[in-house]
Amino acid sequence: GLSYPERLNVVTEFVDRHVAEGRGERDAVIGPSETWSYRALAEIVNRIANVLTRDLGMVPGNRVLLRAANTPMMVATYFAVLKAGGVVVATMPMLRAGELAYPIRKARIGLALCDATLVDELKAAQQLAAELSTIVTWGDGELEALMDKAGYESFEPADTAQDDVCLIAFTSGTTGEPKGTMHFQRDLLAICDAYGARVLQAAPDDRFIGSPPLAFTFGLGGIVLFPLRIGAACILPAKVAPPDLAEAIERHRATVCFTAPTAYRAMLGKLAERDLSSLRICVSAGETLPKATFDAWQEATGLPLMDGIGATEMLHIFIGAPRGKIRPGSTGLPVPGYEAKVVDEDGKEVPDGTPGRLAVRGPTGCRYLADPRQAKYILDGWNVTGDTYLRDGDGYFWYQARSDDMIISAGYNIAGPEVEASLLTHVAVAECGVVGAPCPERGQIVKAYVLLREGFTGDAALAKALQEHVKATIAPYKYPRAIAFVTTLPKTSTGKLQRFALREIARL
Ligand code: 3SK
Repeated sequence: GLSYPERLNVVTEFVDRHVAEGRGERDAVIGPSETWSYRALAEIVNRIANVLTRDLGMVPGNRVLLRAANTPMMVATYFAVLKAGGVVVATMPMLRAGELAYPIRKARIGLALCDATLVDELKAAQQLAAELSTIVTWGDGELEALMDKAGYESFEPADTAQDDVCLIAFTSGTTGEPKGTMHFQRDLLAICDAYGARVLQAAPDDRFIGSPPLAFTFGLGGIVLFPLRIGAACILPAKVAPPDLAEAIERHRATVCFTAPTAYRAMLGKLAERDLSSLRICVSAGETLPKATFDAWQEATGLPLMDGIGATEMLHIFIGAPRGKIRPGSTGLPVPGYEAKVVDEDGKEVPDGTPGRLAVRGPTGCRYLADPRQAKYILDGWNVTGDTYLRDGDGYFWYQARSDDMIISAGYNIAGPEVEASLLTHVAVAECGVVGAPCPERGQIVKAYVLLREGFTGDAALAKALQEHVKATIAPYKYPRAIAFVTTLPKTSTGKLQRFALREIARL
């Protein structure tokens, strides 16, 4: 079981313990122009924690907004807020003023620390959310000047309890308004000691890299918490779009990568120019992993993609499989410490082999910040996700679709992502999204929005070829009766396909 002391400040575990136990000179955070050892990280965290409490009047329990890309200072400010007993509300760097105002108002945030290059939208958000009284920036010397004071090198961690809230992570809003999910101090350790230790099984000499923003808990866990729990290194390149990620993996000899299937597909195209042979563990999550992508990556690199499903509600991945137990096409098994089941519309468990809604419970979820939707999504302690899954007789979970991504056409249930997976195995298709479009005869028809690879032309002949391809690879009734060639697909700020936006377009 996962048990932690009643009084717990996680920064002791992620940072200070390594220094105290003789690992202070190991690389902790590697940025584009700086490498911080654990000792250096500890000192920078202490300096910022002192600024927060002595200069900015922060007290334990205060919520602090962070706004930055994946940079070493984002990591340092994150740990400083935690060490001072505050509650981090990290925000995606690409959010605009209107989107920033929502968490500020909802979580009543008075103080923000922000990378100076991103401050304009935050200042504009301040006009919409008067709660935010103080913004301190770094990169322009403001925070740095405060940190420079003598006597700021050490900091006594706030005497927090293991079940003090330390993080409010807002969902990305694939279905309506973002929900603020609250996580305890102990949750940050629990994901490392459950998924990290039992499924990922990385080692202190590993060097972690990845693309998800640290404001998305997939990135926080995968790129920062998992390595720092075991004294390993976290690499934060300046850019993380797939070609840059491949370049950074090669340059830093990264060994563990966390990113989404889209990025693995894109990096496949870079293998001729980039040496990714340092990689030994590749985790894919954030969106469904088509078997074709698993196969292509394994064939090209010799490495299995470790699929996983997580949720902001649960903080991190709760179904996945350790490397020796992967079944291609399946998301995997419940992470030790978590339970998962498949339920019907009334919340009753369905027999193995029957599709239904995925429900999960475990040590890290789920409490929403002041949200009546708690009663809708959390039933008897089980978080009922929006995903349709089936469990096989061996306990493996197989993704079918987001529950609202099921297309019902002439009485057939068709999972949009399955049709997408089929289309993706066609050489002309770079990305695609498949949704139901209204149809007077069939109720709905399957409609595919397809983004082509360079060199292909979206004409009637190619549309026909794609339809035939789907008919030849999955049950023919699932083929897309309509195909639209597009140049972009709507995505959330975390890179997930927004099928609801495609459904809106399909309705027009
Ligand atoms: O599967 C996801 O989308 C996810 C969400 C939050 C944290 C981790 C993951 C993998």
